[in-house]
Amino acid sequence: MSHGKQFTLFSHKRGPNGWKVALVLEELGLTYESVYLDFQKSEQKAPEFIKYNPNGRIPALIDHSNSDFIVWESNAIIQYIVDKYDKGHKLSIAPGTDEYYIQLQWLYFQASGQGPYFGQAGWFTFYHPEKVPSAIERYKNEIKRVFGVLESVLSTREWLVDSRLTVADLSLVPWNHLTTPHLEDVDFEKEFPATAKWHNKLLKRPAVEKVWAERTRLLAQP
Ligand SMILES: N[C@@H](CCC(=O)N[C@@H](CS)C(=O)NCC(=O)O)C(=O)O
Repeated sequence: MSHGKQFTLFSHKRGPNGWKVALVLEELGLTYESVYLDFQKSEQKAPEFIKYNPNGRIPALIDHSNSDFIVWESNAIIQYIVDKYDKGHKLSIAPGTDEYYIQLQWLYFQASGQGPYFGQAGWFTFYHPEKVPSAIERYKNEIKRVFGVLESVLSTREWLVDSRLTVADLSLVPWNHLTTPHLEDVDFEKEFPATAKWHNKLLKRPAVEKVWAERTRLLAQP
């Protein structure tokens, strides 16, 4: 790739998982070129992309400063970025410490407990060809359960790990941001006040504002 930036990030204009990675790259001031795949054309399943990610999903990252090393799965990508390029631990916890595993715990929670449930809630609410009320109810209840978990922790501390912002907090932003406007029977600010405060603080970070403004700009294009 000839764009001259450190990374190529394969992403999607709408899908939240690529934006998680963009948030971390932007916060660390690392340079990257985003390539947005067109799901309507199944570009994520095409051989030209499968050679980067056999799972046929975005995101995938190429690190041109490390012999075009390729990594996929958003939180593995995030862990790679901070382990290699956040040596001052601006956004991450030093490997080998107890807190490192707490950070890892939240990254796994995001990848297994938040993303898939929030994603399935969206799928059954907006895209599934049949209306399946029991599926919608199951995943909406999971959203409330996940917010309940965050609330139980964030009502006792400001950040998820080590009294400061880390990639654990950032990884949860895109799915939360996409989901909170659709909580029909839940008043997010009232029922989960500590989580709402934390989430709003994250949204006001300049890097987060910049990345989200880019997403909004791209989605507004015809
Ligand atoms: N666990 C994966 C999930 C990746 C994922 O589901 N990506 C979506 C977009 S946000 C995707 O590529 N969907 C296209 C497809 O499933 O074909 C990660 O965190 O990277």
